Amino acid sequence: MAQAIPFDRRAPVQCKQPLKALPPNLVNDIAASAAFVRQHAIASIYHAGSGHPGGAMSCADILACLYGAELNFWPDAVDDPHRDRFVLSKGHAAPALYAVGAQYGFCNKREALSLRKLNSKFQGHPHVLDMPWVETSTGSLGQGFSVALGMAMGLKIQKSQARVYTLLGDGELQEGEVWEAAMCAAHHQLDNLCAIIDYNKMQSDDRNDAIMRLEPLAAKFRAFDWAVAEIDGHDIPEILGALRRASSTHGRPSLLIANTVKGKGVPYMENIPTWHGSVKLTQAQAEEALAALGATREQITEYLA
Ligand SMILES: Cc1ncc(C[n+]2csc(CCOP(=O)(O)OP(=O)(O)O)c2C)c(N)n1
Ligand SMILES: [Mg+2]
Repeated sequence: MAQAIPFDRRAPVQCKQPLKALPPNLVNDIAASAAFVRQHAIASIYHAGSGHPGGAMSCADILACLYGAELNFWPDAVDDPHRDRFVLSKGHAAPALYAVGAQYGFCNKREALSLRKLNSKFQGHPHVLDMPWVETSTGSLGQGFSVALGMAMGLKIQKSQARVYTLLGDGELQEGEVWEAAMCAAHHQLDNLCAIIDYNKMQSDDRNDAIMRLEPLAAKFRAFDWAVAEIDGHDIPEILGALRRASSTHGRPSLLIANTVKGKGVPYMENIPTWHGSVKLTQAQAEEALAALGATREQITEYLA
């Protein structure tokens, strides 16, 4: 579990500190957490013999920023109705979610390597009955966004200060349900909702452009009356700043279009559609990936044991 707690995670949501008040080592701590997320996800996919590495690598920095600094959510606050919520709408990136959960104490690092094993809680897509901290079960693309929208509406009705964050894949935006939710969130002025798109430009087998193009993406969401920011989804200060600005946006939901690289950090995976999912990593491939992600020889041995 990461030792450095960036700021008082027990403070009520309305007491969130401005970005400039965060400790100077925060960016380094989050970068270290993101490296762990990538390494752990690779190791669990290796042990499982299947999984989705590409989209887990692309969202690691975003997840580390959310859990390391933005979410007012910590392991003993799972039952606290005033906690922030996070919904992994692109549920196939579960290995990255389990890894960030392990990093911040929501689950055990070793147990979380039992991805997709029989009787394991850590299935290929997150299940809320197995792990209450994952907030809701996801995997059928498009649905998580709607669940997040419902949570944001419910929190508004209860006059709660808690915020709802959700992470979508860009291919996921091809689900019609996403656009119903986008329209609904703007109509209800859900400024407690922040959606982040992992804009890695790829879906299962190919580039989005070759299947069904999304551009002009920012203009589409702006036309739906969302507050839109386009950011580098691997630049930690930029992600943190955009999340913080979203939390002070009033009257409209926020969308962060996070430009990312599918397979980020593993050179032989980057921008190669084959590494989207259902892949079996050989030991040599897992070792090469872990080394590229900064794991030491001893750590690689431990991960793959
Ligand atoms: C409703 C539905 N249709 C199809 C799938 C199968 N599927 C899993 S991942 C994926 C591609 C998703 O692409 P994207 O959202 O861009 O994810 P990322 O690139 O971040 O991995 C598809 C089609 C699914 N999970 N749900
Ligand atoms: Mg994608």
